[in-house]
Amino acid sequence: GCYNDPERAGLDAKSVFDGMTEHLFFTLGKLAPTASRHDLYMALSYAVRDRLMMRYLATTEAMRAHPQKSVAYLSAEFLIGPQLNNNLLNLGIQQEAEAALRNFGIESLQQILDVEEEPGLGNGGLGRLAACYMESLASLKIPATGYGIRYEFGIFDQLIRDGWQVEITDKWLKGGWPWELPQPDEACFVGFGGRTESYIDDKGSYRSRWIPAEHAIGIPHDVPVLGYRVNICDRLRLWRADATESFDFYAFNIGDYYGAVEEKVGSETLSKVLYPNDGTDEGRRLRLKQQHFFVSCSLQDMLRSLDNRGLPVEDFPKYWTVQLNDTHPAIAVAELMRLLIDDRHMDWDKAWDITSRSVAYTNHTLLPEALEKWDLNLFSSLLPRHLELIYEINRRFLQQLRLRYPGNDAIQRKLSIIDEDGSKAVRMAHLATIGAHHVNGVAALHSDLVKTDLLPEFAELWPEKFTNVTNGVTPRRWVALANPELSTLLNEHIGEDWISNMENLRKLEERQNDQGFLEHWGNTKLSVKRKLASYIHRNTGVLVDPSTLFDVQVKRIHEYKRQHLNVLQVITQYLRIKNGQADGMAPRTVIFGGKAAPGYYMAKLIIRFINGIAETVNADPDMDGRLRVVFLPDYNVKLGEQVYPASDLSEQISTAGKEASGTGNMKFAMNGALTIGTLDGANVEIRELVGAENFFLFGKTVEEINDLKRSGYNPGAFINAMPELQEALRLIEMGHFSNGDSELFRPLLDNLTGHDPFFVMADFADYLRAQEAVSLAWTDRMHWNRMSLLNTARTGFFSSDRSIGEYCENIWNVGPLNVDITC
Ligand code: 26Q
Repeated sequence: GCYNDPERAGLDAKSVFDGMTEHLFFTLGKLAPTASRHDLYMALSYAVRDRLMMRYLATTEAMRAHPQKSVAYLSAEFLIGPQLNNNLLNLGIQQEAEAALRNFGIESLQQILDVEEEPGLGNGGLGRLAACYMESLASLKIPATGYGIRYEFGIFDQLIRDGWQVEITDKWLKGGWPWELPQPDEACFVGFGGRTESYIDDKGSYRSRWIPAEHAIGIPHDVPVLGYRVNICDRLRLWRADATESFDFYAFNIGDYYGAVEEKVGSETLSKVLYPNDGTDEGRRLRLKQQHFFVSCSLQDMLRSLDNRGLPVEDFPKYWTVQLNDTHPAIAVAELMRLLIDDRHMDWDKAWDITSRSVAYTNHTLLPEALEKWDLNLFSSLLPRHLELIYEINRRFLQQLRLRYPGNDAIQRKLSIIDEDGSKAVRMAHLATIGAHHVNGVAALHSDLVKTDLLPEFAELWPEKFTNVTNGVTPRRWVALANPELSTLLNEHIGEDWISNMENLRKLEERQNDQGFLEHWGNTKLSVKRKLASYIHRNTGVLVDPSTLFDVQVKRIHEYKRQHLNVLQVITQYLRIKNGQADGMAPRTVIFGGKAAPGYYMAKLIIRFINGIAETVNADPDMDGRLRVVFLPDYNVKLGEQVYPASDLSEQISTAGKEASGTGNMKFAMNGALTIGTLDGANVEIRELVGAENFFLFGKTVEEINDLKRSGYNPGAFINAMPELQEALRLIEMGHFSNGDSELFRPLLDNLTGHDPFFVMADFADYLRAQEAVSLAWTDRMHWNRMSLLNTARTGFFSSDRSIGEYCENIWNVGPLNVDITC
């Protein structure tokens, strides 16, 4: 059939207007003269969705008629951000939409974009990475489904009250969300709990089967993901948990009405809320239920897609490549085995061959507190059949180890999927590593550390399994959409091709000594900073000067990310101004943003600390024009789009070896911010690419940190050598930043002066030195603009198109959809 219907889905302004009018009337039940901005947002979104639908159905049809391998990206989080503007950009109809809106009395598209509520279906970097990867997959025409959970409540909204974080539930669905299509006819059943029993099948073989105690139904909600200026459209398939009344109908008949209703309530709770911890595994039962729920639905869905096309289940690896975004979906290894062995009656070796040729695993963390371990009792009570299968996977693996390392019992204990030191637990990273054909880290340094520190014995056993794919971010959202001013400048001077081929930004280097161009470059940045200054004034009441250096740290609040190192440096600057020793110091606006996990006390205290310093500094007339401190509440994708383009300096100051990659660092650099950073995560590669002379490096290396640890780190020794730091700590202790309250920040001070687990004191002096180098560089603005330009010119490598290209080539072995879907 033909999916190109210009009558209903043309891309000109008139067609968009007609589509809006129709949706206002028939879908929304509104008349144009009384339509609110939200109504117009909905009408435009539905009109855009119609245009995605054609491409989506054409893609589905092409995949049915000419099956080829498709990517299943399994992730508990997809932090996709606002959808409307991205879809307009990728369709190429931003101006047409603006023109259509003018007919409804709206002057700028922005007024309508502001109304959009973003789905916060992720915590931070990992969830946002999954969203960038889906966009790049579609742009590269790779058939793909992102499988995840449709949380009813995403990451909490953050308010700041008296300097403290307050969490508010995120009701992102309240106004209706036009981008999803529920597909109840494709629902899946998932079991939980109960027991297993053995039986003899009709061929006389012993088998095990699972008799779950309860069930949930997963209803897929599909979100189309359109690539940039291409006609193929991928999808996110997010599962919403529903009740299973039909299964328990009899409960009504025997009079246990409340019992049956309780089960309904229980199963609906499954997809109710996103766990807001990034980094700490609390080992909660509901979290494991969520993981199994979405993984089981997704694998059943993949198998069904083979059935529907008449393809044999043995060909699973030929048609699906399954990527595990961290260990959150690692239960997939056991669940695919269960579906093949129990449901499809396959023998073990065949099932294992299929599973281990299909699944690959990305590791995102080395932090021990973030590595998922499930208590054995909890695991067996929820997934008894999976535990049996894991024992068998483990038995065979340990047998292999015995042959390779005879007599070495220690290595078996160390690599076993079951942790037997202390109370027993299932180690999900081991399950994922054993089940996967590839294991990758997310930046060069991190992938090395995965091999040398996290899983060294596995890396020795299977050296060819371990690889690196450095993260990337989509240039569509993070430059073309977020920074229209810079995009216009780029388009004028090097053409538009950079949007789909970021390495073309290199052409900018020809302009690095062109004074006029550098001035233009600086003025473009300034005009974007004015917009952020106005946002800051509207949302925090703080007046900031756009001509000052915008020094920015936005990311989740974590001790390892060291926002407190930044704050201590701000206090030093404050003291230098107070003491008349601030000659040569660049006037700065220091901007923070980020959420703390609700149960992470120290992170919440760091937010209070930032706000305490901000209050004192901003109220002091001596600071006028020289220093301002701002905490931006409720940092999310939408706010990020305003912040990265308006930044001069990007703070990437984690303790070396702790930040797996970072992706904010890439968004800043592409938008022309200079980085002050440690040799951690992708900072290492950013510095190599932009050149050491265009990067402010400081801090101890991974090796130096390890040496300090070995020799017994004593923060006191570092503090004693720095009178300025002592003075800063003394002021905090006296309550200078807390209205005289000398107790408020004591836990933070005790932490830093006592154990200082993230080596803040050890890196302080060098950080201060690097910040002085920043100030010095800022005084020569043309030189600064040149460095800024070179950051943009040389960071095309960090496009997620490059990352996805590497996954396709080295891990997935997939190629673009090679079917012409136009008609
Ligand atoms: C685990 C168990 C129980 C509850 C929650 C979790 C959980 C949830 C989210 C653990 C970790 C996360 C998120 C981790 C994350 O965002 N990691 C970041 O991933 C980015 C993309 O690769 C990297 O750039 C960052 O360096 C890394 O911190």
